[in-house]
Amino acid sequence: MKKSIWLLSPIVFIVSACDMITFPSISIPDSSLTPSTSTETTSIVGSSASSSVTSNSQDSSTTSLTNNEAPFIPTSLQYVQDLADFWSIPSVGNPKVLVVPVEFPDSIYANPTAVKNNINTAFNGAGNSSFQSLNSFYKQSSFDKLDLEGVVLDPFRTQFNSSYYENLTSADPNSVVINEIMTYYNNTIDFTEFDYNNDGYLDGIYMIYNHPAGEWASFWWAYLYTYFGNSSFDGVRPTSYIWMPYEFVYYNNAVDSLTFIHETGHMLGLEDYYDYAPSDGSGNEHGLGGADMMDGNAGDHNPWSKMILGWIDPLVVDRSMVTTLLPYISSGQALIITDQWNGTLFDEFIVAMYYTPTGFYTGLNDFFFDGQPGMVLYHVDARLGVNNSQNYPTMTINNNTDTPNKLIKYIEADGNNSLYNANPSGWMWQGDVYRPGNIFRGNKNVNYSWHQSSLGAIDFTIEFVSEASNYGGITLHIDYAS
Ligand SMILES: [Ca+2]
Ligand SMILES: [Ca+2]
Ligand SMILES: [Ca+2]
Ligand SMILES: [Ca+2]
Repeated sequence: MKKSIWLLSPIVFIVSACDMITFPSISIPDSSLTPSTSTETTSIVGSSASSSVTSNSQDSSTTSLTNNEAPFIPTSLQYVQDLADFWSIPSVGNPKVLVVPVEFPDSIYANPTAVKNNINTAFNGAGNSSFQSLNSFYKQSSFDKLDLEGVVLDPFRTQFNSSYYENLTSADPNSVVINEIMTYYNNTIDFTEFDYNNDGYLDGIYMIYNHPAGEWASFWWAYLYTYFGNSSFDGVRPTSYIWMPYEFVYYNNAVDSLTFIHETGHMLGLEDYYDYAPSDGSGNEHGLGGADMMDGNAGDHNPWSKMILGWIDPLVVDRSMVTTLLPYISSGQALIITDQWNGTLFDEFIVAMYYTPTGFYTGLNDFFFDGQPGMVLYHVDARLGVNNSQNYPTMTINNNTDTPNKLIKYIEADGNNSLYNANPSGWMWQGDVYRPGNIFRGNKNVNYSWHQSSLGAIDFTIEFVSEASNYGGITLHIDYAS
């Protein structure tokens, strides 16, 4: 059951779509931004909770907007791990994954202590302004819902020289190495401790090998794939694994954890949002323009990703109201705005959030809107259904690779589709962010429409009324009368 649909077709190669661009390091959120509960967005203009959101825009007439409506938080939602079959690490709790430095008799780690320390830093190190470990990123990104620990073992020496595995054809070589590791440690490790959700599958194993990286797509590359052996250990069967050269973890005298963070996103159940087939003319050659942890390994996971992992509560808007949003990066607040709420996150709707160049977005202005704060809109169409894409099969009818409609895309404020059409293309520019006075389907994106013709025209406008100073929050007026 745990074989990934997308792992069965092209192997998901780490840094595959990303190696043409340089990724700045991520950093911790601005501590001056206080995380708050999502219920605060239920406040209306004029109430005490929103009194701190003071307009600095040109429009003072909007302060008269009041109403009694508020977004609601739906209950009994199904998350991606309730529906997908390719995830392996539970998205909530304190799971532990096995992390094994792998060496070969002909290629032994010269300094095993340093190797182990560096790998431990990548998985479990403390975050700071220029570095996040796998653990510190996911703790913060999940608002403390996921505390993922990497248990880093001493370097494991394989039975045979490296060329044996490279040339092995009678069995899957990665699975052979996994069998060696698990067999060796079976007497000293209780592998049930690495099956946090007790489903009989190992939540994850990361093998970091001591061999030069080879050709892209060769055995000596980095990839996330699934175990093809037949063995269980302590009643636990290996499933998802990562195989990666040490030189990708530690280079230029620094530890890199971004690829682990991205690939672990898959082990949690998230898809890639970049385009696997960038020249097929399907109209989405740049995914989310790199601007997402599951696109260009940049920033944070987007609001819809966090909703389907159960990390943030969606705030659903399906009637006219004035409401506020705090910075997404620190509050996790995001709206689902819909003509028709069907009780599921796997549907078509618009997601709105308040982007600020703070927290994990700090220093990533080239990816994220030139650092221009404001309202960002996503068009999500995650309806469930068969998608047998050659390039990227998914459990949703859309993907970001080759379906005419996309699983998730930005709705650019300037409406010029620069993410797909402009030169240079594939980036999110300042003009793609909504600013005070902008009205989605008012003075911006006037004719924007749903993918589903059965939904008819979009029923609402979204007016960006005002923005408080110092990233204090934004006020929106969603109007279904227009
Ligand atoms: Ca054991
Ligand atoms: Ca498990
Ligand atoms: Ca494409
Ligand atoms: Ca644009």
